[in-house]
Amino acid sequence: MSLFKTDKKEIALNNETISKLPNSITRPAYDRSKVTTGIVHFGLGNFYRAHLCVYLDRLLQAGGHDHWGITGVEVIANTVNQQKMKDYAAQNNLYTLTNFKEDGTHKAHLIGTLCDYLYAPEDGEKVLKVLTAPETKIVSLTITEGGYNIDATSGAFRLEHPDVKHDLQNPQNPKTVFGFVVEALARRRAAGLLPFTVMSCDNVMHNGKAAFKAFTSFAKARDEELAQWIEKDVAFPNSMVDRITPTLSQERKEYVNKLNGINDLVPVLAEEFLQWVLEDNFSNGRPDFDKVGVQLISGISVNGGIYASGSNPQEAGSAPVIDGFEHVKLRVLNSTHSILGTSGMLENIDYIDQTLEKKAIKDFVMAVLEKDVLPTIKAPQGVNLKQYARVTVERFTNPALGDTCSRIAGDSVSKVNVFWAETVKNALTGCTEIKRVEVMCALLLEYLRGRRCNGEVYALNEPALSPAQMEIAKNGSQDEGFSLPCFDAVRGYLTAEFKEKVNAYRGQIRSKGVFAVMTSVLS
Ligand code: CS2
Repeated sequence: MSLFKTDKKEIALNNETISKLPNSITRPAYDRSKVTTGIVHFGLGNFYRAHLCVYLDRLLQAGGHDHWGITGVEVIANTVNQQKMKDYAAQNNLYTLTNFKEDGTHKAHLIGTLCDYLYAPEDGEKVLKVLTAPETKIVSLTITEGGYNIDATSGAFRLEHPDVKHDLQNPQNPKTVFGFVVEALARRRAAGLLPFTVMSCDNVMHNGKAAFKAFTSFAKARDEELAQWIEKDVAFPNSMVDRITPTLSQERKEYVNKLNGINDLVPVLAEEFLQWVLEDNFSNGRPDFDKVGVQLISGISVNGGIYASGSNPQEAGSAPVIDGFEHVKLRVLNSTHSILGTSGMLENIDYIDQTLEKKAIKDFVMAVLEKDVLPTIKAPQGVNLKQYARVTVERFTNPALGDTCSRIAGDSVSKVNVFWAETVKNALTGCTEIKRVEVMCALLLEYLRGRRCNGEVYALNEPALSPAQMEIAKNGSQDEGFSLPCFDAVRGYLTAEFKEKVNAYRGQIRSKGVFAVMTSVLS
């Protein structure tokens, strides 16, 4: 399939051109002029546009749900976001999502769920207006793990962050998501309106709890009474979200646009697989998610249900039911993804699917899954772990996604501290063999040097490292490597023997390469 040789004419995308789009693209059957905002979303990136926007598009297609449109908000001031605002405006907030199956077949969809896109640095009052509208029932978030502004070591919300400080001093004129959401909640409370639900869609362990912690900590620093109201009346559902959605380079954008015969300024590409397990915990109503494939599970609920009214559901101490699903996803999918990303960077492999073409990497990942991960996971009801793992690896082999090793390896310090922690702990406490885990840690530390096995240097994207920690990572020091925050979650378990073994594997990776080291620990 030669994708660049298509002679299709590319059409600009906006309300006027919808009827002229190639027939291969599915399009909204609903009247977009009737769709109004019910959800305000912070962090309108590719993942959200390939995930929640799709579920809502399905609902709008079904008819009768026009009040569940989305307004996207961006709070981070930069030229990329400013450009995005112009691009969405030029396209009447339309965009295409192209889904690729593993066999290369694809289907493009025109998504019409976005009502508006607001760039908060230039239009803060408009953002507050939509947040305080009675029709806004949910605020959703994809602000990334670091976006919750929680210190990994102390677990506390960072009140000393300069923008957070600004928002505490200027509550009417906020800059951060915390400032906007809490100010809007304060205004809703004063006006006697119901609060909205704050729904995290980030790939973060206990994402609802993380959001609860962040927003209530901010609110406490502002007004204790307001914070108590938020703790009691605002729902923060936990969820497990899943769809591989790569970053699109300019070249990939052109590729997908040529394929569709359309000139979309903000196209998205994703795999066919789509999953969302969501706690049914909402303070002000929700769309009929159950009608469009979302797995709603009974977890904790705000008023009544499982906890007595007035208790604090997020801190009630009992694990929400969602735990099992997110545990499986993070330990199977995200953890092996990180092995592929780091080893791909070390061996100069561009894309994730290409890493699995290397026998040593594939065998290593399968061994980790079979021997070190699956035996220590309890399957949630209805999940066959072996099948889940097989499907996951198959998803990684999808060549059309063009998912780069650098996207997956990026921010490894934060990711691995969550994704690998349990597997490392099990090995260190004798529940499973230790050798593959030692190799994983060696891969991570070698990756953090920013240098491939062939000596080539690459740029590291590790926002969780301070400049001093970055120095330690890059100088490759075997003594200090274990002080890095990627080991925070397992620090109490690390032994001198383990560190010595990891360091020995690091040496072997440098002298023999990743494949030989992986092969040596298979049996
Ligand atoms: C990836 C995820 O960032 C990562 O390391 O593992 O982005 C992954 O693609 C998604 O969680 C899939 O749902």
